[in-house]
Amino acid sequence: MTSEDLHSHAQQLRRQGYALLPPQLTVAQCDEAQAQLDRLDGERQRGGFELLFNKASIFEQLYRVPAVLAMVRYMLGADALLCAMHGSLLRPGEGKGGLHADGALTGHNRAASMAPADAGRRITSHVMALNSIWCISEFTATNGATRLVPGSHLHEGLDIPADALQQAIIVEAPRGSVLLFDVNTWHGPSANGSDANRYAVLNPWRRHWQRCEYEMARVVDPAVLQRSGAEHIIFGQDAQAPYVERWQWDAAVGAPKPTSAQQA
Ligand SMILES: O=C(O)CCC(=O)C(=O)O
Repeated sequence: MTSEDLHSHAQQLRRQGYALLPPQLTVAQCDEAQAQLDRLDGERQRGGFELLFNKASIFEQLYRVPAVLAMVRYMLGADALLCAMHGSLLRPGEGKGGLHADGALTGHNRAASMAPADAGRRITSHVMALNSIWCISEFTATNGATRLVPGSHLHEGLDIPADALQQAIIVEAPRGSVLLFDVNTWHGPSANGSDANRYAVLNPWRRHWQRCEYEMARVVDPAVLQRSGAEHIIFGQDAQAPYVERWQWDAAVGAPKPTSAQQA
């Protein structure tokens, strides 16, 4: 991605609450991701669709895509954290629920964490977190593509007005495209009126100092972490709080220093 493209996507994200990146995966990569989602669908009831990077190597490729990393880091900082990686398989007839904003469990849209002094206003001055949706299927007007409300990221309250759905647009995109949107943006899947499944991977990101949906530094498979090489910062080892005294703690690996047990 050229720096001109980066700035124009970033500007769209800041103004409209979303940006659509052109295909970042090949058809062969989408086919492989789709096959793996079909395989994992059988294990869905026991978490097959969570933490996908631990389950098939195709999903390890997603956080290495330079254009996506560039956008995430431009919006959230160079040490932005991956905070989840879910699969999504929307069958014919599914979808068309309501709209929601992300970050309601562990992020700044968590109602229980609103302070009285906030006076009902969520944080809209900065992009606090992003979601990325990888279009493993083509996203069309009729197959359950994500719909969202442009500009809703700037709405200050946690409420979603009753007429929001009327302002929603369906994001149509070729396979391999990546939809990035502000955590505040109201969104949800549209109805899958086609006769095929709609496949996607949902991949949210947070600022380094925010709580993620998982203790990512702990749940990432050690071999996956090692293969992530220079990108390992996205798993946040160095953001883990010490569970010993700070002098005993190796922040880079997110564990006590090997000698600290004897020294303690
Ligand atoms: O599957 C979709 O189109 C929307 C996903 C979604 O709502 C989410 O990631 O929070």
